[in-house]
Amino acid sequence: MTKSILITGGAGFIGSHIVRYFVEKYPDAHIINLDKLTYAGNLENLRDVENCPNYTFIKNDIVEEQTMFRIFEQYQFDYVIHLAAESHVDRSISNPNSFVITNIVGTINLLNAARNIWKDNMEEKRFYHVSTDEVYGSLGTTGYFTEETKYDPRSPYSASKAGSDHLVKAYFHTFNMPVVLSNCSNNYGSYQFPEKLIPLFINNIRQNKPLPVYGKGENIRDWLWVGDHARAIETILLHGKVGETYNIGGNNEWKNIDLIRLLCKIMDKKLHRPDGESEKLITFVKDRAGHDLRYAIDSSKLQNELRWKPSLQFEEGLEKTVDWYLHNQEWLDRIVSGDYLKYYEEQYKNR
Ligand code: NAD
Ligand code: TDX
Repeated sequence: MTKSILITGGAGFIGSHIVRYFVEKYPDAHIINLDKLTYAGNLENLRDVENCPNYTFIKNDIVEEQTMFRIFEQYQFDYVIHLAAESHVDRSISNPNSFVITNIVGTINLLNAARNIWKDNMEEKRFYHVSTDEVYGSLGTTGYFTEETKYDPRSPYSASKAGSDHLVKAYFHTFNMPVVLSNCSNNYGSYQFPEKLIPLFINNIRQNKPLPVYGKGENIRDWLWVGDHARAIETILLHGKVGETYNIGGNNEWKNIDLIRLLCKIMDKKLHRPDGESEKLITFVKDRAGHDLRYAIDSSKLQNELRWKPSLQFEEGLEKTVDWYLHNQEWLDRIVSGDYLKYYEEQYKNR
């Protein structure tokens, strides 16, 4: 493949996995990672590919319309894989406006910039919007989200992602933009910012800090290994039907408290602590406002039509994930102490 591919948000958790995957698998493609480097963006996540000849990093904010237009004109992207977003539900409760600005205004800027360079020559182009299952709202104890489930977002984060999904679909219907979308369940794996449940709790256990379980820990999430998400995105980008949405999920539902107990058990083993030691850190705290009860994805469209399926069993994936964080404690320490910002300035000031 010899395409020019823009990946937005490539310095974040999922984005860094997608960038690495494409840089390594498609040496003849040019992969351009554009990221604002918010608190969640970390160039250290891409150390292993940063000198590859087919990789370019651009620091920019997708909200800056004029610069985005100029960058699209300069690089003439064939494909856009759009992941840049404010992504943490708790932050969307304390500061909703930044979610509207980046997730909605940022997305329409990218759509306009792509339309401006693709004009009527859209045949071989793709605009891929990476979205979340949270746009569908909250399930009761039964049922699954399908691609036909009505949107019912309930947090400022999911409302902003729903807004951006609608804009992407509107550009398909109104302007024939060659879009594809996917709505994925909770991801886990290496390089996830330690504000999200799994890396936060791994960090707290290693530091003997309390594990703040919201409510009674009865909420259910459907967990997918981030490497399987990367393969799904590749499959949909290359083989998905224009204008279509694909749900991505691991068929892997866990009640929070059960997942946390499993994580504690793995951590006891890895840290050579007596059985049950880490569980003592569990602390039930006030519930998240508007906390969605259950997410569960039906990904049969992707599995049947495009032949994707998840590769990693959760217990194995969780243990590999714990091993990664314990082998990369300096990465965690730099983030938790806030020193990582100073660290990249020093590392990257002469680039
Ligand atoms: P993340 O917070 O780890 O990374 C987001 C990245 O976007 C960061 O590198 C950040 O610097 C960048 N960014 C933020 N605002 C920007 C702006 N205005 N301009 C340019 N760059 C900006 O997020 P993540 O968990 O990797 O999620 C990536 C995408 O996948 C998001 O769109 C999210 O909605 C979606 N998603 C995430 C999950 C999940 O479980 N994490 C599941 C489904 C979908
Ligand atoms: O300290 C915590 N205690 C706790 O009980 C945290 C951070 C979370 N939780 C609960 C809330 C959720 O039920 O754990 C569950 C998972 O929480 P998060 O890791 O914050 O993920 P979630 O809110 O489910 O959203 C994630 O999945 C979908 C991502 O952050 C989104 O970007 C993605 O779209």
